[in-house]
Amino acid sequence: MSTVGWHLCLVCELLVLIIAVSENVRANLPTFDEDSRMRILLLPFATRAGSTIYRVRASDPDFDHPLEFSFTSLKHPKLLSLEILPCGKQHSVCEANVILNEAVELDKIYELSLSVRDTSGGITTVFCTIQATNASSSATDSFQHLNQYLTVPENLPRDSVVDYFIARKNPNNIRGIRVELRQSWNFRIADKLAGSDRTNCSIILEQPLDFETQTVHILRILAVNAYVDNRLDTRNVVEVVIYVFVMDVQDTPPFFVRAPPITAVSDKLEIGKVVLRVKAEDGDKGNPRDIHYVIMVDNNPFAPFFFMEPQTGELKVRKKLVPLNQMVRSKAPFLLTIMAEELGSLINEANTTTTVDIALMVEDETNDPPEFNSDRYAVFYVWFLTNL
Ligand SMILES: [Ca+2]
Ligand SMILES: [Ca+2]
Ligand SMILES: [Ca+2]
Repeated sequence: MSTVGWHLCLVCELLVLIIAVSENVRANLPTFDEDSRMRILLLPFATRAGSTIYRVRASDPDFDHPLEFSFTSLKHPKLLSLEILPCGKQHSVCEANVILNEAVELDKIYELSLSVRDTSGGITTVFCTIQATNASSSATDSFQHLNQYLTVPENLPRDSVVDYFIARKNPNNIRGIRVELRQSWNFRIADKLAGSDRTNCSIILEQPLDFETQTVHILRILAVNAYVDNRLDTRNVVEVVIYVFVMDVQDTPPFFVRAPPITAVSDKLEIGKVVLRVKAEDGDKGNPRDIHYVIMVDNNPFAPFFFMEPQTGELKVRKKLVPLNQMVRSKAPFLLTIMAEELGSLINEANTTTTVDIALMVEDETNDPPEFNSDRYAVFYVWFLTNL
């Protein structure tokens, strides 16, 4: 073979190789599932902005997961967003929720494209339209016995069933119905098929509630392949929101909102005068109890000099304070313990009291002439002078 012929052969082989490789790449692009790629979506025009309207599914022959979904629209770039569900190499398909971000107008047609990309960079794009129809967007078509407003006490035991509802299947969809709860740590959904056209769902408390931390829980429930009137509505997901309002239960002690840490008190302050004021509030805010205040005596020698107005939290002078000058070193602070207690609490009920220490510092303003504490000084003074 001539040198020219040999080179031609090599070029031919390279071309074949390039074609083969490109065919291979094309063959291994990710693909949308035929029945879950949206294409022409009929959507009730009253669908709430923020709700999930579709679940797209795609797979990759090489399992180059996770697949990345994206959406583009020249005229309506903010119409949708995609919530990509967790997907790994062990999954046969990857999924994403299509979320409507803006309200749609009746009879208007929205054009957009959906793309899916694998980790090797292969991309498949499909063109879709969304047509807003006057179909009902009421959840009652897809669900039965659904109560969207639930009230639950905060001390409900874990694993309690909070409520039940039924989700109806779309008879035009060959896939089964599946009910999911998104983004809720406190609750879970258990669903159980109840015939070919419906599934029974229980909302179960997964983690304890706490009114003091969170008073309302919003449960985003997605029913995949739920019943819709396919003549005017081709969503393959119906989203419904359930609001769980937490009822307050007495489980939190009071806390001080005002308790001056140190207060200077004149020893001339008269009996009955206010020294300071404390204030506490019930930590249970749903139905807070009134608070009353007492001084903890507990062998505290300073406590008898004061008394507490139980309702107002005013600390007042009970008896003359001048003797306090003898009991404490000059300007040394001493402590009083004040207790705040919830009124109306039951016997043996926990978490109904709290205490705080406050410091008082007596200021000597009586200006009496100095006195000897002991006559020994006088004796020593006389002895010292007579022996000079
Ligand atoms: Ca609580
Ligand atoms: Ca509480
Ligand atoms: Ca309380």
